[in-house]
Amino acid sequence: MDGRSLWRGAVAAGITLALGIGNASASFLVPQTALPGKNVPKYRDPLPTFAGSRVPATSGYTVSFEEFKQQVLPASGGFGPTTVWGYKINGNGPLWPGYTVEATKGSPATATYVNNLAGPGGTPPLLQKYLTVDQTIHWADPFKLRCMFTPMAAGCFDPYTGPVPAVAHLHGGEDKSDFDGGPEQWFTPNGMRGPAYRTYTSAGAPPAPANGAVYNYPNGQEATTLWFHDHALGTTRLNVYGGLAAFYFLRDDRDTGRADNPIRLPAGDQETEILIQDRQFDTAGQLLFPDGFPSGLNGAPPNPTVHPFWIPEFFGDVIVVNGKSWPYQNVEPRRYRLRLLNGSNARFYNLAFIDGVLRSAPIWQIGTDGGLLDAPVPIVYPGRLLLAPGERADVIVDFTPFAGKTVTLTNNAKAPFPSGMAADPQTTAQIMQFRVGTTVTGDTDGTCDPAASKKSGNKCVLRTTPMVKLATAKGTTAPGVTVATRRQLVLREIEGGGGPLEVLLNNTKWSGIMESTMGTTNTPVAGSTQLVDYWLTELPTLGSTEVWEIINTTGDAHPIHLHLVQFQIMNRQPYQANKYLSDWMAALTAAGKGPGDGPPNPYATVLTDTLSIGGQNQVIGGNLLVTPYLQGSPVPAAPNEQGWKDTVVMMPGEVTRIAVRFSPQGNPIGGSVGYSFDATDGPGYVWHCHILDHEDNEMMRPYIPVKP
Ligand SMILES: [Cu+2]
Repeated sequence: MDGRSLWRGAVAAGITLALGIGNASASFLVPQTALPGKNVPKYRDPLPTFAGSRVPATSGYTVSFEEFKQQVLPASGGFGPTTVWGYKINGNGPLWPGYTVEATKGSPATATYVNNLAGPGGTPPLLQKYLTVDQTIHWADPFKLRCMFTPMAAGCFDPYTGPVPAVAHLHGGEDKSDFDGGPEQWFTPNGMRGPAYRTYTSAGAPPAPANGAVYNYPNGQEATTLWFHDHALGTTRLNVYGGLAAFYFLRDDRDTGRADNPIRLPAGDQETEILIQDRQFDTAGQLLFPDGFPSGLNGAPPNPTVHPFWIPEFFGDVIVVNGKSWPYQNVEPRRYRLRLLNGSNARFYNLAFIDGVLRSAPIWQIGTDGGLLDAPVPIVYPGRLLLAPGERADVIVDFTPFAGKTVTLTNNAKAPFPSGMAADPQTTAQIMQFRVGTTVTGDTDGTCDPAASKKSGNKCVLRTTPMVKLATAKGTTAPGVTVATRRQLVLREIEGGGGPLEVLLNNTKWSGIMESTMGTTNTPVAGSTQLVDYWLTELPTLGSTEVWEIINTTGDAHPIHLHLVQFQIMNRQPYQANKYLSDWMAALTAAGKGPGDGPPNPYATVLTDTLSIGGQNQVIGGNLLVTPYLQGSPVPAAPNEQGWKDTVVMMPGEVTRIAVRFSPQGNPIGGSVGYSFDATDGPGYVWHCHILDHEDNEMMRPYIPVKP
């Protein structure tokens, strides 16, 4: 019996089992009945906060990955605790999200990560049965079944039940690739390791445990909101869903986090982490991640004969903030600094703070993914703050006008974004509540006022020196920026008979092996370079600045994330997507290529564009020039996006242009400041879609800078 018929038999057995208990809609291995999100009472429990309990990174710290129970749904609603995965940091926790790690710019930190995601006697953890691993996608695959090369191998269509591979990536960190926690750097509880596994072995470094790795973070970049989360190949969506995520605050001598910080930002109890994630639960209060049954929120996997358990995007109907469903926070009528993070698999949030009579508190954005803005940017209702998976926003919200009132953080983003289902007013349109008291401790709010006029002594001076600018507010490259390379790259969704099959960057799979040759000659795409067990096409020169023009031919928005660098958004421009795609498909077919075979032309083919960007009119990437298809004018990044970014929303029907410099954030324009580490060494970095369900199924490519 081959794998496929084995699987069919298992499905039949599973359905029989499921029907036996009624309304089953979820896990292949565990019968589950979906709990409608609207049945979860809201605003019963306070938001878990980390002020006063953050873990300093300075002297080294240990993070273990643990399975445990956490009260996520309200006990007062009759719900018991939920089995989750989370980080235990220097003995604090385990918790989902883990305690915030607090590092200081210029003080390197050494983190020891330990994978304890196992049950008694090394058996698989309980949650593995709920988070079904699909072995047919390119994944960590500790037993080397290599199902993507030999899909009919026995066992490929079964859920994986072996040791859990996991690895922690510091998202937004300017770090050596050895310590980037990339997709093939995983390790298991019983000491198995991925092909790109590395550990820090410098004199004085702690030894790596068999089931772990030691990473060194120089913390040389600007103070900002980083976070760390799981990044194992093909199981990131499951491991993060389980709870493997936490904040990492990088401080400096101005953004100290203390009450006496020179910027006078809200601190102490007035600085709050807000990690927003959507989840689905079963009637027993356990996590539900749909993997095989047609009913329920997300339907069945669209192409079960190819990928039995993978769904294109997970959307839950319960909003969980800092590991609590629909929590509330008691606040004083004063300004708060909120560190917003979207840690969801696929759901975008379009956020506004609204009280009961639709009066809104303005959002003052002071920081983006990679650092503080030059000045606070107001987002005034009906304007909203869009936050895609992976993105952070550092904001100030002033609750002073709302004394004695309740302010709700609301969402109106469609799912998938931007043209899917509307947010449900009963569930996903609500995030959390702020209950505003009537008195301010110490009587006055001594923080700077983002709304103060530019001449006021009380304005917020976020920076003493302005941001290094790669891009201007007009959407061009900044003065002095030399564009060494322009890449035009294509986002493409591959459709199967029942729906999306995989999503690709530049029609190239994670491995760089041409899809049509997989399992036979295993030929890499033309002009690619091998590193570890993948073939690279993006090899930017260290120290250079590139413009990446990413052509989204899909129907959905994708938050594209680059490791190593903080970049800047130049602009977004509509183009004739259908016409471009059909011409591009014709070129692909003419080149004898199909899905996953790489771009139509060899990647390094130099095309001369009529459009010049930053003085550069030569374009590589192997695609048709998009310029003849462009419409209208380029739209510069919104004011609140004109900062350092590591994750950027790329809308359907648009070309998104980003300016990326492969040198440290603090390097002045024209400067030659290099990284404190060799960024050209090690297993390399990745760029990928931060919709976790996409990055797990091929929407990710390795890259590494090369020496000039
Ligand atoms: Cu995507």
